[in-house]
Amino acid sequence: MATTDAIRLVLGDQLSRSVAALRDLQPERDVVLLAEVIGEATYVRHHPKKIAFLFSAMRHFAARLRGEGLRVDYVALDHPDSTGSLRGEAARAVSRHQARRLVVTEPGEHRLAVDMAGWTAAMGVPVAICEDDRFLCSRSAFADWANGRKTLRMEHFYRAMRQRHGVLLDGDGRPEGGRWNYDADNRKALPAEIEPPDPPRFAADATTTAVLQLVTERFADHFGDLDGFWFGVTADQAERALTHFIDHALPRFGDYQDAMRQDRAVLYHSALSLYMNAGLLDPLTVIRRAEKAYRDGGAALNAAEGFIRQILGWREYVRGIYWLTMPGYAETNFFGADRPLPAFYWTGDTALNCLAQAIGQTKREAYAHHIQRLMVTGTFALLTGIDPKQVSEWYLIAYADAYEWVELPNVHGMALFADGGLLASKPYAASGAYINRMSDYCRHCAYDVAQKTGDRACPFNYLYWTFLMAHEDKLRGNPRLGMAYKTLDRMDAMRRRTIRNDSARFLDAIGIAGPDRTRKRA
Ligand code: FAD
Ligand code: DLZ
Ligand code: SF4
Repeated sequence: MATTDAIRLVLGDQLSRSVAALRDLQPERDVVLLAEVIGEATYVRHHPKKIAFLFSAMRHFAARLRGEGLRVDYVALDHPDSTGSLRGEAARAVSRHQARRLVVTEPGEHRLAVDMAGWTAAMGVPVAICEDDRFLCSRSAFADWANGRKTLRMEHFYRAMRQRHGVLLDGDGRPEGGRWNYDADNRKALPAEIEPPDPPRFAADATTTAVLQLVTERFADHFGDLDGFWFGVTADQAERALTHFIDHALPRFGDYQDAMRQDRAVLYHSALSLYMNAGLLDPLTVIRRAEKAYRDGGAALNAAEGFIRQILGWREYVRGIYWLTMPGYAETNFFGADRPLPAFYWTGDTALNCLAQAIGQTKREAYAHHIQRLMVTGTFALLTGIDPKQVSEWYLIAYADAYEWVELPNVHGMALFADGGLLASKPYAASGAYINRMSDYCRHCAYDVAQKTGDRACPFNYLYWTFLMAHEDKLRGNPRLGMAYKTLDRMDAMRRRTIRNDSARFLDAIGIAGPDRTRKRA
């Protein structure tokens, strides 16, 4: 056996050729290790499409490195000696190759970072944990930005990032077009006659077919369908998906970013998050391509800016918030929400059509776009007071792009306001009117969005007011909710009681009634 200096461990979401742990690789002396392990596939019961995507992408990445002549040790899930954990596989590889040290890039989840901190002691060789510099704002740069600020709003962070990276600026360093943010131009409903393009679907090759077989055998009891697997699994395919998005969807991304349509999943979104998060696409490349499309006249400013804001702004910002606040952030529960996740989150079997659509699509595709995640499944969990930990676990399981660094701040901070306003300036609470404005779901629903109370009334309507009543002590002072509380103040006691009773009946009917905190404050 050739002598080995370093084992270089690459995790399933670190599939970038330039990832830090591979940077000073010595081809003759080092071994690259990738390991499919049951521990990572089941610490939450990930969607089968997510597991298949990562395992196939890992196998393709390993093949690519071998093609460069590198020494690659790939431990498949069903390896008879597998310990089932990354720690165990790293230790086995060190011993198998009699390596002198282990090199790894820092992981994207706090639980694994804590575990890795103990690896040197456990393995008896030095373990170098390199900074993950595939992001545009390092953890320390984010901490510097946050230091001493009264509020940590994304918008301020985003402007600083535009300036730091010179994105969408004019010759004088000012924002292109005169404004930093074109969000107000990005809220159109999708007219029925417009047919959005489908994202490219990639046929399964022999490697993916073998992985699909493995996932069918081992993870059939996880939430989600494996049929119709369409994700790209290589950097090359991710690049093709990017080109397709820039050419066909970006021009309308801005206008229809918040729209939802019955039986359509991606609309004008990019469906690129899973590739960026797994390392198959570099976020700065994506940003530059969108900026170029604008400068070449291929996309309007509201489209390019709206898209770039999601990546240069939100994506970097939530990661910064995650590392700044963990592990405490996972424990946040501002409203003391304690109801269990309704059973239909696992089936999509509900008469609320918006939820049936968003959950059914998630089950099929391991994908939902931002407004479905935020304003349908997210808002419903907020209004009904579901325990944030259960909601967070569901999102981590359900989506092919989900890792805790990005999922947790979006769930606790943006969707549930569980952090009490660290991330969002107000809860994203809304009645059925919002969903009706942005989708065609209500037209196909058993409930009537125009009715506010009664058996046929849209549950979002009475749940919304019940939520505002229940948490009045925490929310009335919020200037962004002033109008809502003014409307509530105009409701007489009888109306409030009807609304609360409808909510209680509804929660009972879906099996999560629990304690009625609203009554105490009546
Ligand atoms: P597009 O609409 O095309 O947006 C472009 C890119 O911007 C995305 O690919 C993504 O990388 C980035 N982006 C957009 N919004 C956000 C955001 N709020 N936070 C971070 N990045 C963003 N995104 C994840 O990548 N993983 C998650 O686990 C995840 N969980 C979420 C949970 C909730 C409750 C909410 C409200 C949002 C969540 N998001 C998550 C953010 C967003 O919904 C997804 O990034 C987006 O839907 C992915 O689809 P897309 O690639 O078509 O996005
Ligand atoms: C999500 C995931 C899954 C399902 N399986 C593996 C695996 O078998 N091996 C691996 O290295 N990584 C896997 N991952 C990704 C890790 O969970 C991810 O690296 C951590 O959660 C840190 O972000
Ligand atoms: Fe959802 Fe209410 Fe519209 Fe039905 S009527 S789709 S429950 S918002």
